[in-house]
Amino acid sequence: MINVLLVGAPNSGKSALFNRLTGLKHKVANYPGITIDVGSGSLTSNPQVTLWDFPGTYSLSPVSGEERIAIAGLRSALHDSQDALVAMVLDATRLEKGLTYCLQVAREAAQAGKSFVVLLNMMDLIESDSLELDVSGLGTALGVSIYPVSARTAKGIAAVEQALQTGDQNVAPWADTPDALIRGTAQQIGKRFTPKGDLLVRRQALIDQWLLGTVSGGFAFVIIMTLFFQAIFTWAAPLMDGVEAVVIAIGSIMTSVMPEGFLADFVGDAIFGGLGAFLVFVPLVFILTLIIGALEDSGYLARAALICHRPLSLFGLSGKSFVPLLSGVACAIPAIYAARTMSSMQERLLTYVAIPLMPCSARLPVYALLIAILIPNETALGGLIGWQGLAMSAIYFFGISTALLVAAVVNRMGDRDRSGGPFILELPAYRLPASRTIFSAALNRAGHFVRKAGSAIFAVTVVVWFFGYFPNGGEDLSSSWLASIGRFIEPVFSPLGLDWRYGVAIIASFLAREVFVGTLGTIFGIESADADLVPLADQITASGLTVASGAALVVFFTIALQCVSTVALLAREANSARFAVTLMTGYLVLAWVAAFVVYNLAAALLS
Ligand SMILES: Nc1nc2c(ncn2[C@@H]2O[C@H](COP(=O)(O)OP(=O)(O)OP(=O)(O)O)[C@@H](O)[C@H]2O)c(=O)[nH]1
Ligand SMILES: [Mg+2]
Repeated sequence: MINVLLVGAPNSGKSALFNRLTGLKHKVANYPGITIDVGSGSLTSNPQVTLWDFPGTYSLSPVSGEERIAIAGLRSALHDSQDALVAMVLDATRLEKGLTYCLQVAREAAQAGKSFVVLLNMMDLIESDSLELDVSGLGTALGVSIYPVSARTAKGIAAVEQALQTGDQNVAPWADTPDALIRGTAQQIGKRFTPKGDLLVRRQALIDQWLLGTVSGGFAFVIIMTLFFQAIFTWAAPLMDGVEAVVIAIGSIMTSVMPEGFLADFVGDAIFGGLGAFLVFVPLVFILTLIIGALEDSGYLARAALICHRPLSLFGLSGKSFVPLLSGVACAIPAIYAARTMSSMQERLLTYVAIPLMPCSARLPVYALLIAILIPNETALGGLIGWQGLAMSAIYFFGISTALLVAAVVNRMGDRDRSGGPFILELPAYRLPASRTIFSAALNRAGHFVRKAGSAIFAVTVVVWFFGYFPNGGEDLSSSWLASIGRFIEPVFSPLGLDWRYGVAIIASFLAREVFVGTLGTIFGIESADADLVPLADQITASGLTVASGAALVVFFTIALQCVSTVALLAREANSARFAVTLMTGYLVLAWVAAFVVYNLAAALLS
């Protein structure tokens, strides 16, 4: 057994190397502080070797809570485990950044009598920019074995694999060097070996002049974000149409070959009507994750965090909240984890308050369905802007502003003596996004989305279908058991102009928001007398959902906290069940009231 400890500065490519060596899929992104927990896996070519992927740290003196845990973990692994080997990952393009930590850990490892090797990562960039780097000289100066490698192209991986399996590597010669000398030496070595010919650096500085300029930076930010939301809708539309066509085609064939009756009705209404209605929206999640991944990997996200620091501080948040909040656009769960890197507890709690209001991808199917019903599928400016995409941007804008406003209000209510500290963020280099990684991450996410929501939706649609089909065999939905139950809860929703069918779907969506779509699909499936499958949006349009009620639904889903996992995780991470339950109740009440106001306003305006 050999334990390889992969350590190094944030964003140096530890997780990327880890994934290469183990075949696993830890999250990789061009933003410092992505890995927040120590993870492990065994070497693909030799299960006897276990790799440990550590969160990045700049030095042995921790700043954030996560760093403290990482360093404590590293120390105990060094001193307790028998066969530990430290593999220090250095970013060859930013040597100076990692060297102090490198020598500090080398000393610590030497004191524990453990071997130490350096993996000099990102060598592909050194080559593609024709930079000069004296690799063996650097190894000699550090007094350890050094392996040039690229996690991106896999060049040098075989040699690394070989090295990690042979435990008898050098012990670094720094055991007795005092800390001050370590720092001085690291600086000297950094100066001497920094890659020559810094074309790369100058080109990047030029880009930053634009993207971080006061006026041009803000302008670029707005454009990039607008494109982001337009792209989600525009690119996903053909995929969604494709999935819909396939679902309907298969469903029609299936139901037509089955003998008429109970089973055919079940397959048509519950499976293809319910589950199928939800599947249509999966491409949206895929595209969303793809675009966020590309943004992350390009290095722009850190710039965006910097640009947002000042505006966010108006609401009591800061640039540190930016990435947790943006992750919330995909899903609240990783967003809550991402907030762990924030050092101030108060700011972290405020971020938790805002996260559930971020328009997460579980809401996407609901919005997309309602937009398809309410907004004509037309374009303006010669096809440049689609009204449906614009409506989606508006809903997202509404969700995000509500999140910020609520944070500001909560911030005002609390005491304002906060010690958030200055906002320091290392700006990663601009890079071409790694298409392979972000594609597989997006596929993973979409798969996860289908599995998680799919099983909930399947269970709910079966139950809903059962109660909606009986006791009269689907002949008359309005006299089914489901309708009786629905009429009982109807008074809660009729002030929003919604009848019992929507009430049932909303109640069901407390399991997972996406269930809303599946449930409506099933209900309308039972209701429609003809055997042909029809897209759900068309059925709802035909049933006469008013614009005012549609708007009320959008507002309700934007604000309501209908996600059991989020509430549970919030209770754990904030260490307070009261906090989580208060948040949930508060957002429910607020959601209903806001929906009520919007419904009445819209009804008055449109009448
Ligand atoms: N060009 C190039 N990019 C790389 C290489 N290795 C990693 N990257 C990119 O560098 C960025 C950071 O990689 P990660 O593996 O997330 O870095 P990390 O060290 O785990 O970072 P933290 O978890 O934040 O400490 C990502 O955008 C990777 O795609 C490489 O060899 N070449
Ligand atoms: Mg990592």
